Amino acid sequence: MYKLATAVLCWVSGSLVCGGFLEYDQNVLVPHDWRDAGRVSAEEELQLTFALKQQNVEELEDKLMKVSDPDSPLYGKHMSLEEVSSLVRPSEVTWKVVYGWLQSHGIRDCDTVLTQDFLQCTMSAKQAEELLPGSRFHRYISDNRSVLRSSAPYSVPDEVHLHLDFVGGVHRFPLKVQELTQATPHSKHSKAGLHLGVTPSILRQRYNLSASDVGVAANNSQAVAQFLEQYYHPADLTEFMSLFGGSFEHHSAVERVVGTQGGGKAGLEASLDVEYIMSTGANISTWVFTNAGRHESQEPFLQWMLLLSNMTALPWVHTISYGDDEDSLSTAYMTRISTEFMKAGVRGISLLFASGDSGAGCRHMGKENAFRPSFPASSPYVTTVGGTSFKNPFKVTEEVTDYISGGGFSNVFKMPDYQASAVNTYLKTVASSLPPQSYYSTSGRAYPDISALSDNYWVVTNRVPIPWVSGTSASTPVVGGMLALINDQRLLKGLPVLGFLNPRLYKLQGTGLYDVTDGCHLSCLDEQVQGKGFCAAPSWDPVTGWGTPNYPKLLTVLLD
Ligand SMILES: *[C@@H]1O[C@H](CO)[C@@H](O)[C@H](O)[C@H]1NC(C)=O
Ligand SMILES: *[C@@H]1O[C@H](CO)[C@@H](O)[C@H](O)[C@H]1NC(C)=O
Ligand SMILES: *[C@@H]1O[C@H](CO)[C@@H](O)[C@H](O)[C@H]1NC(C)=O
Ligand SMILES: *[C@@H]1O[C@H](CO)[C@@H](O)[C@H](O)[C@H]1NC(C)=O
Ligand SMILES: CC(=O)N[C@H]1CO[C@H](CO)[C@@H](O)[C@@H]1O
Repeated sequence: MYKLATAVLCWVSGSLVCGGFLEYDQNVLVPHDWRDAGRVSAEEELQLTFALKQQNVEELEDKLMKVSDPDSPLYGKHMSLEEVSSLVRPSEVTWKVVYGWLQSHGIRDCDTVLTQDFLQCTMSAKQAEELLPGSRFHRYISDNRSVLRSSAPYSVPDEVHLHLDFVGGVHRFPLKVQELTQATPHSKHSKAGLHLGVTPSILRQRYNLSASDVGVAANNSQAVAQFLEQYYHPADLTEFMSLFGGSFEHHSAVERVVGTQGGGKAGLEASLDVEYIMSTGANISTWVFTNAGRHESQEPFLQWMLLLSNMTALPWVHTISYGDDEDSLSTAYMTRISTEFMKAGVRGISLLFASGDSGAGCRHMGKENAFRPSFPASSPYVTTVGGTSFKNPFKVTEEVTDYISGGGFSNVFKMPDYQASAVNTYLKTVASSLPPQSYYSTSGRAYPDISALSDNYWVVTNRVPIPWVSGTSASTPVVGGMLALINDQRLLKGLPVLGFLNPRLYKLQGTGLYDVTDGCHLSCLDEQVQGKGFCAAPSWDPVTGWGTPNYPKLLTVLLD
């Protein structure tokens, strides 16, 4: 059901002639679960998002590293959105050129964000196709959901090429959920009935959260972001807390929903995120960002990124359980989205992404296979969360690798300095048992950074308690809630929030975390690696990162 790859257009004359193609390496294949419902009519309304070239991106990165490095005099000196805006906003020339180009096509209905580095414009399909030569907009349908996307790569005229990073709303289909799985008892654990499921009280016991470890600070908050047509139901949260809540103080409702929270059935992912961030980050005000923007031509994840650049007051911690294969996205897009992560980090916002549920992943390339890193998990400017299971599934014990835990090395992003020593130590220590080097690039950003239990969660969805829910979608809000609790204690002491955690996390060298040293994760089922990716080891590893939080100890070392 795949379309022919048309991105190879770039190579037509024997060399790279991508002059007009901002995203020459973007996968334009239609995912198999979307059906082409035909070309849209000329008058059909589209909304495209133009990512304008920013200024001072290197300086932004330098600032981010300084405000996030506990040994820097600038540690914790976060910037306001206005300050970020004056640093990165596009030059006047960029604005003039891009605006002039749009106006010359009769496109005037445009909106921007506070940082002025995105323009979102409404136009007809005819105008869009004339503006972006090569594009041909179709309607695609999947599961009662419809989007407008181009079936072929777009180009832009030479004079605007230098002033844009990419155009959103043309290619990328809505992100897929990091396959949250619901095992049937027989498939995974034979003595199902006796198995210990993960609940708030089990998590709080394992991670040493006492009943008094709850949020107290007045202006603290945390958030989860959703990008599917998924809703959580307030009644589910109430039932969940009464079934599994135990004895800690917690909120009974979400504080704020940003976006449209419809009335449909609750989604498993949405219920899980809300129920678990509110269990570790107990008594902390919680926001839900849900499928921001509902125009059929929008990219939901990109809409969320725009929102972050358009809101001055945001929660300090965000957890996001979505991701896509790096190889399906253009380098221009991933690079720009990573810059957006820097913009958030420099403001003191912690972004946590699930590491994925396919271990090292597998990409089939002709006769060869390779591991398949996932983005945004592979961005150097976010904290990526892997997954673990209890060693003895019938008791609260030490943790081992959950074989699904996403991890590995980016093929796009270079290894950041903050992790070089930890990763190189791992590579040296386990050198003799590493998978063949042709499967991954050891010079890339390695992930995950941290982890938590990801196996056998209880979730209440549509008023029904559901067991056996697994995935790094579960571990991510659990870690997020604990970081929000640490922020809470920092705020009470008058300290700045943690912000982008990685530089500080890697300096801790595992202090305050339970090291996970057992087990390997999944990868290609071929003769060379036989389904085995990387293996956990003492200290940092690309399966469970530094390990899982021992809350009181982690709090102690992060409280100055
Ligand atoms: C950004 O916020 C302003 C003010 O609330 C609003 O008018 C504008 O539409 C927003 N921009 C986008 C792209 O949504
Ligand atoms: C989704 O379902 C509703 C009601 O069943 C229907 O009105 C709507 O057209 C459907 N949308 C798509 C894109 O199929
Ligand atoms: C955490 O819990 C474990 C197991 O209950 C216990 O041994 C330990 O003393 C607790 N506290 C800390 C700070 O590790
Ligand atoms: C819960 O949070 C509120 C502030 O939002 C605080 O006043 C209250 O004391 C907290 N509850 C507990 C048990 O700490
Ligand atoms: C994220 C959040 O809740 N921020 C609030 C902090 O307090 C200020 C002033 O009281 C509010 O305006 C923010 O919305």
